[in-house]
Amino acid sequence: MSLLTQVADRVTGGKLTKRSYEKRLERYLETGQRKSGDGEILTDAFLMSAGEWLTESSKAMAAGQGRYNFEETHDFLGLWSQPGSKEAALSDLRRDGYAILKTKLDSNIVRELTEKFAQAPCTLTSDKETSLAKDETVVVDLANPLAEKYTIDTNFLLSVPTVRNLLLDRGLLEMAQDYIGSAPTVDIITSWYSFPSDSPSHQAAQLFHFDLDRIRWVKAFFLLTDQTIETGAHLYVPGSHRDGGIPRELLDRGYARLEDPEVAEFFPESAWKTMEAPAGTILLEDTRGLHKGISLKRDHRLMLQFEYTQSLFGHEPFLGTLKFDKVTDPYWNQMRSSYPKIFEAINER
Ligand SMILES: O=C(O)CCC(=O)C(=O)O
Ligand SMILES: [Fe+2]
Repeated sequence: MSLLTQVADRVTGGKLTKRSYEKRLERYLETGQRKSGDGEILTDAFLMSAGEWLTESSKAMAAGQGRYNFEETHDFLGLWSQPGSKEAALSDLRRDGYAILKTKLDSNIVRELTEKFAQAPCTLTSDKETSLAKDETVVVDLANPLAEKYTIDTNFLLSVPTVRNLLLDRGLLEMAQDYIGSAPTVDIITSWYSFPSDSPSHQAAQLFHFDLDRIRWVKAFFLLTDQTIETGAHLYVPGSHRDGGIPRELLDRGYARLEDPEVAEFFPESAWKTMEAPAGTILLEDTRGLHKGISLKRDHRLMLQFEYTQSLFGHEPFLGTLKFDKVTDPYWNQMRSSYPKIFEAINER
């Protein structure tokens, strides 16, 4: 997840022009090849224009690219079965930058995923040294965690049929497409455990930040444990996803983690939205806005997350660096041939 990498800020020294950003993007759209420096240029374009250049190019891409018809797709979650529910969620997402969905994951699904993930290989992330090597994996020990964050192996995640069904859920794909404006590509599939720590963890995204992986994207968070202030609720600054939504003073800090008082100077705490919610809750969010996970006081937290993006311009997607075991399930393969853009970053052996 590139949110975990602190990129060198303002690599172009604040001298990037709109035209040179657009030229980079045009080059990518023509060739489909990323070039080194694309990610840094994207970051700079965002910081310099407070989002405006990205919004403009996203609209241009949407006008030029096709949309998929998802009618044949499996409606696994039944997200929009209530009339008007999709429009309401889309308008929440556009106005506030997030939407907490009325439909929740069935408790059987929460149980199934929780049980499976408890047996999964995980890597550790911590601000401190851990006792494991970087790529070494370990199964979670809820009673005696070795780090404040355990990330589940991505290959394991994709081997779980329910995870694949959620990823290709018709309602999610429709919403992702409506929000970003053209056919979506899966950019992130991740799940992680969080544990209490003495202070908010940088590495576990527990300080305010905005994500800047792409030009336009939306994340879906599935809460697999109850989340309260004490057990790691997610926190978002409503409206900060809009162009100009993050004040110049904060952007001038570069792509940096921000302390609460720095954010409170511009957005009173009373305006922060704490997503306290029970297990099974589905949250959609434009993480271009300011957000963080509150550090835990007790217990543990388990989250599953997907990111759908309009394009893969920017940094190389982490997913693209992996080689997945071949998926044999017919629905997956049928989707793969009908909707290739969704799978652009997913390589199977
Ligand atoms: O753990 C959280 O609530 C925040 C995660 C985050 O920053 C992200 O997924 O972009
Ligand atoms: Fe983030």
